Amino acid sequence: MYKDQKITVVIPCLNEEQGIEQVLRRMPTFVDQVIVVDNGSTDRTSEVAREFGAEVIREDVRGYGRSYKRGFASATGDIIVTLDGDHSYPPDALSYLIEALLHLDADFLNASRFPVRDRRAMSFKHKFGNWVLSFAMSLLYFRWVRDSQSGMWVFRRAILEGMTLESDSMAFSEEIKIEALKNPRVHFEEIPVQYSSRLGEIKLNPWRDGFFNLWFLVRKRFSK
Ligand SMILES: Nc1nc2c(ncn2[C@@H]2O[C@H](COP(=O)(O)OP(=O)(O)O)[C@@H](O)[C@H]2O)c(=O)[nH]1
Ligand SMILES: [Mg+2]
Repeated sequence: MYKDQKITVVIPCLNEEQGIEQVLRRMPTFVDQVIVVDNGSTDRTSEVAREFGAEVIREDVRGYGRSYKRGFASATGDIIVTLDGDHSYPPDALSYLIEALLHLDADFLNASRFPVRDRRAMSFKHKFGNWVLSFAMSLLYFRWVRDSQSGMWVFRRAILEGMTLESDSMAFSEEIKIEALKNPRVHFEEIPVQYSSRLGEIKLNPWRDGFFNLWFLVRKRFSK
């Protein structure tokens, strides 16, 4: 519990046995429920996650968005926090982020990775791709978003009810932000966190996922 709010953390994992241990070791004690969604890992992700106290849900159909939807369905907290299982987002920032959500009276808080302080954490290509995608999202939705691809969000579980989340892929990250942004009853905010280099192997395919995400943005904007 954090100031009377029940906290659930959801972490999607595809072969993150190294990272997930470090993430769970650093999980603050006020977190009530930690859900690791194992997306068909072939390494020891599930065992390690259980060993370090997480609830493990197995989702055999691959996909980042697919994993999140599965995890959210089992979340019982008032506030949900998400992050990668690769130890690139800081579990230490949880209290600061939840405090900010409450203080700003926000419903959805996006943790921006920019400016990136650790030079090894993100290549120039990734930074550029992120900038293009965030700029495109900002133009299409008339709202400045610095990091449309961030995987760390803090939000009130209740807002999920009004969201249409269709993406099963990496585009889920921008879709959930769009759903929050365009709802006038949802107060959206964004603040920076420290981003570091991931442990284990990267799952993102920069060109494929980058172009797909750009196409997804445009399609979603003009589909209804
Ligand atoms: N790409 C991808 N990531 C997945 C999938 N299922 C779970 N994940 C997890 O989603 C998180 C994000 O992937 P990652 O490679 O870190 O991408 P990045 O943070 O955008 O560079 C990691 O914790 C992955 O283990 C999947 O099917 N595809
Ligand atoms: Mg990552």
